[in-house]
Amino acid sequence: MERTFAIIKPNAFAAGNAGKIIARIYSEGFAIIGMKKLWLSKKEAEGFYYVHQERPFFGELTDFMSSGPCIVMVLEADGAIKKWRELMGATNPADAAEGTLRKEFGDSLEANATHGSDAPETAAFEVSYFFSGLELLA
Ligand code: FUP
Repeated sequence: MERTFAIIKPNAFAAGNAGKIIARIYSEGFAIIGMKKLWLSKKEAEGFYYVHQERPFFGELTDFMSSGPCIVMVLEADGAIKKWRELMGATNPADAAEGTLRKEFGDSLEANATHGSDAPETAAFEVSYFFSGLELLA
């Protein structure tokens, strides 16, 4: 079993779509090992996205991520990292395939409804950024 880190981003939460996304997570066969609602500060969003700090969109992205509540989760499944990225779809909702979460719930490249780790190393960093071991007892 593999774990990955996921976010229901502020646009999806504000639109009332968290429940539909969580239902989909279960129906696709993931277990939710950790879950909490947070309202990230600008500083916390910058720490999470530090790998993008030199990118031109860093300021707008971290403004968006701190603009309202979100839900952070640790998901578990066989091949969870790839499986969750497939369920999310392409980064830009305009390019995302029918049936993916970003196609259904994404509003723009930035407000693309969900986040998912892209590799085991990033999953390890992202899980530990938001959750302690005690919060992840399965
Ligand atoms: P992903 O791994 O699919 O989340 O995509 P990236 O790591 O490429 O991008 C990280 C976040 O930055 C995504 F939420 C989308 C956002 N982004 C922008 O807002 N503008 C850009 O030009 C590129 C990415």
